[in-house]
Amino acid sequence: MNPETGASPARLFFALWLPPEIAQRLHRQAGGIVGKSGGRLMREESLHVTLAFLGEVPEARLPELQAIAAGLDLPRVPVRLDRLGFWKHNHIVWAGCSETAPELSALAGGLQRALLPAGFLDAERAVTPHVTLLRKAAHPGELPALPAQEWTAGEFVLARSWRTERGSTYEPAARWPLR
Ligand code: 3AM
Repeated sequence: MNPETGASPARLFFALWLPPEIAQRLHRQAGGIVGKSGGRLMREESLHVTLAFLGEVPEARLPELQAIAAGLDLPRVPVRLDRLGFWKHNHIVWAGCSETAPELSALAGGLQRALLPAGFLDAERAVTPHVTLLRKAAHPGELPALPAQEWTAGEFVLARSWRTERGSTYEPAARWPLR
């Protein structure tokens, strides 16, 4: 329990954080959808593409986890978000890719495989790259077109997810370069 926020223990995940100007555009676009779908708008500064979800990691194992991340030699990846969508099963509105760049799948795979031997993950999982924009949303009907948002990710992030009474909040905890 975090004594300041009353949040339960942090859960960890690796992600690509969005460049601020792209986060701003997506957040603004999501703001135009929430009137139709309801739900909870993700904070602009927390928008990200998850690469690997670890769950709760004991504080004592953080140095080992950070050493694995620091030892990786993974290439920079192009990201192109060009569509909005809604998933019924988890009630999220997201921005994603019409075609997933092989480099992005390779990054998630490389990272996940590095985490397996030390038991930080129990299995490699295929990633459908997306940015969650709204949670607990109802079907929004037809979604607007998303002008393609492109950048080359030059770093990856270890992030914490805190569960609070107002839902989860996310914050980057450490960053490493992609080369
Ligand atoms: O970044 P998004 O929103 O796609 O859904 C959770 C969130 O994904 C996902 O990890 C990200 C940070 O919380 N997540 C949460 N619990 C998970 C689980 N048990 C999970 N992903 C896989 N398995």
